[in-house]
Amino acid sequence: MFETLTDRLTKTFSFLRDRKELTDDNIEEGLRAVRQALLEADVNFKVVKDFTDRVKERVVGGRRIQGVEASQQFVAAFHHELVQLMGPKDVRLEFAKNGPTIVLMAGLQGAGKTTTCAKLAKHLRDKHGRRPLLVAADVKRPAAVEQLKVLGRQINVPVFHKEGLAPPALCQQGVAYALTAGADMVILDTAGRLHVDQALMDEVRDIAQLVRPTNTVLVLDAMTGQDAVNSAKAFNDTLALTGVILTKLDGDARGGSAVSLKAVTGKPILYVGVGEKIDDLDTFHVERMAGRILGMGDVVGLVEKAQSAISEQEAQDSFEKLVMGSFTLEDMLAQLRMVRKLGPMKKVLGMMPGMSGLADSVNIDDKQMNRLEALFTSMTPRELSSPSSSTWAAAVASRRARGKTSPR
Ligand SMILES: Nc1nc2c(ncn2[C@@H]2O[C@H](COP(=O)(O)OP(=O)(O)O)[C@@H](O)[C@H]2O)c(=O)[nH]1
Ligand SMILES: [Mg+2]
Repeated sequence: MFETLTDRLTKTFSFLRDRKELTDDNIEEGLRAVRQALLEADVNFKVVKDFTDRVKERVVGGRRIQGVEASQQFVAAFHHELVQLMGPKDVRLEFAKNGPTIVLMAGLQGAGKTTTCAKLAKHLRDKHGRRPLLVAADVKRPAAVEQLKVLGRQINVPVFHKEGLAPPALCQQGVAYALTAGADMVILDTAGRLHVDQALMDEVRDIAQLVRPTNTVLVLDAMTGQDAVNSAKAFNDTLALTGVILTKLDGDARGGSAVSLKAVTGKPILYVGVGEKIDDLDTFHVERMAGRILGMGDVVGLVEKAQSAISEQEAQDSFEKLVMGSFTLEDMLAQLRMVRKLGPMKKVLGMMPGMSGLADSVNIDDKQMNRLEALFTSMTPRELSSPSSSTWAAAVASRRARGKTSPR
């Protein structure tokens, strides 16, 4: 996520760190590098200009704070303005006070609507205690209905569909069904087109007029850069958008759409999609996102991820063992598994402060981690519980000789 942009910015800031003081000249030089980095990340030209002007104003106009390095003041100014630009406040989905909360999902074909509907349903159920119903209202592609049904089964969320109905009527019946089925959240998966066109806009507008959704959410593919921002403008003209879910930020997205979306459309990012799996949906936090873009890591996000994957008791247990000197290979295997629950190592590293560059430059092969785990798993309980280097070496050698690193 944002690797190239973050890398460029980190270099710019370290260049400034080498300067003892900020002068007009090196401020200009820093700003020029920042401007270049943003443009390369496909941030809208006008947004870049306004943004760097404001950073400059803050840096030049800001009072020098004793004991704070000049370069850090530059970074702070940048961070502050980035938060203003992408936020400044976090915006969340609205929940209806009476009746079910309806979320209408719109977007171009391939943006990730159907996948995101399922991710959102699971998120709202697991994190907000909601009882969601998914409605398959993309009748343009027969496979789309099946796709949603498969996802629904996978996460154990009901999917409503009825053959032969036009999408608006289908959505309306879906909402009615939710009431009888005891669902308090209805997520409508609609059809997309390859490009913004009148037929697409008419269809989503008709649905919106009939079901009066609590939230209308636009799903946008971050990889399409400024095109994403432009299509957001078009959708925003037709629909009263609550906000946007930006998908595929895990890809080699240069990040420009995340940076300029709010400034260009006035609409906030609600969530970001960070992978193809159902759990790869993150709530958007503007402060944290700004931190990540600046290569300052996302410690809060990492801790939250860790908290949901690792129980406090598990952590406490291994800490005590470590202190008592009774930490065994078996414990290490448990630790390894815990860390791996957080996701691919590259992703975990990228969230740690100062590590985003490292995550990019070192080649972390999750397969090797698999092998290490398999090696541990193949050991006998006795080998695992006596962590002396000789048992360890002997065990590894014997596994190598047997060529066996598969689970016992
Ligand atoms: N890497 C990645 N792929 C995604 C993400 N969201 C969706 N996709 C993929 O994008 C493709 C299109 O998704 P789909 O939900 O069918 O798009 P729709 O046409 O808008 O309904 C699928 O292969 C998804 O797995 C994401 O956040 N990251
Ligand atoms: Mg779809």
